[in-house]
Amino acid sequence: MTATSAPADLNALEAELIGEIDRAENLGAIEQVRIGALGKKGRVSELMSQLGKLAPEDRKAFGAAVNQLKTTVTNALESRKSVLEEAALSARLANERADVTLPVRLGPQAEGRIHPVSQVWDEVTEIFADMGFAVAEGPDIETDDLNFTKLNIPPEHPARQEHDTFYLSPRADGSRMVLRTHTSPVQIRTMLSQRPPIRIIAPGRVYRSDSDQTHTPMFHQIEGLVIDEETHLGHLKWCLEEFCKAFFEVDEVKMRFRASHFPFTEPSMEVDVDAAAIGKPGRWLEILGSGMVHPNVIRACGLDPEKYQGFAFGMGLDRITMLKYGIPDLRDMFSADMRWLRHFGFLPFDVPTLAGGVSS
Ligand code: 2NL
Repeated sequence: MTATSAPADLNALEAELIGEIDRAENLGAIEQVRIGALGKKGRVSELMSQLGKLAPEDRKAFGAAVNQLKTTVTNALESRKSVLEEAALSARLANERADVTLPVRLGPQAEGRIHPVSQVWDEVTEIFADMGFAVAEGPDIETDDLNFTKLNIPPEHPARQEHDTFYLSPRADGSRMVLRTHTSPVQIRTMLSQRPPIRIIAPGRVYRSDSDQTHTPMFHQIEGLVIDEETHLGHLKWCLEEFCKAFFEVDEVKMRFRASHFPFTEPSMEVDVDAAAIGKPGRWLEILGSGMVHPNVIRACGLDPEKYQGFAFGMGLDRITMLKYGIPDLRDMFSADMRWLRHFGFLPFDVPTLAGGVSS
């Protein structure tokens, strides 16, 4: 290499590299050009390593010229790179443009459905929570004592047969656990562990060995319990009337309190609602059982029935779900049929709130 030919070579190389830079269409291509020119083995870097082979008098001028080339190429790369970066950003902004005025896309939320019984469970809970009731839960497997004896149902009481109980195998001491036949043991546990005033609801699964058109061996119940020093039947009637109005979403309900009998309440009443509440006036719908808590139950929980009294009620969630949402067949409720669920189910975003009228 001579001192005169070197600048000419550099000019040709510069023209070639600038051409490559101008033709680079994206950031990947520009990086390839940079590596080819300025990388460790790049064409400009190679020239620098040849410096040592030149005659000492040529080194200074050639070195300066290569540095000049390096600067020129670096600047050209940078400016092309910023042009490409800006173009890439503009393309991305145009492509990812979001119209924030569009309604929320449901995505996977649109696929799933909430089972009507779950929806009604949440509706009923919301209504009683608004009246100041706390939600209590307990185990599905209970002792005979909590499921029956403390509820004024002694061992030989006929109600034990009426309840069609599922018994577990006897334990070492001969006692048998049961699948709870109602959620009442949850209220018993609460009375045993808390001081009045007590105001709770207990929603949950319950079990009875019974299976036909109107009975499934597992079903859902919600019970309520109020224990205080001056609670009376008027409180019970007001509370259940408020519940029915909120649940059926009507301003007025006609209700009928029929004398009945449960071992754990005295007096006991079954409650019917005029089917006008579901658009079929003139017929009565039986929706729940209720009464003043029996003194024996209060005493069995270690409280003085002379001082404390209260009311309790229980209703079948499956039944009121069918009434409210016009579901014709009980057994479809637990058949896990997706077509049924798509028809009768609720969207996950339809969370029941009182402000929203519970179901809307
Ligand atoms: C019905 C009737 C009822 C109760 C449940 C209850 C619980 C305790 C004390 C007293 Cl700890 N009573 N629960 C009271 C009356 C009726 O349910 O027909 N359920 C579907």
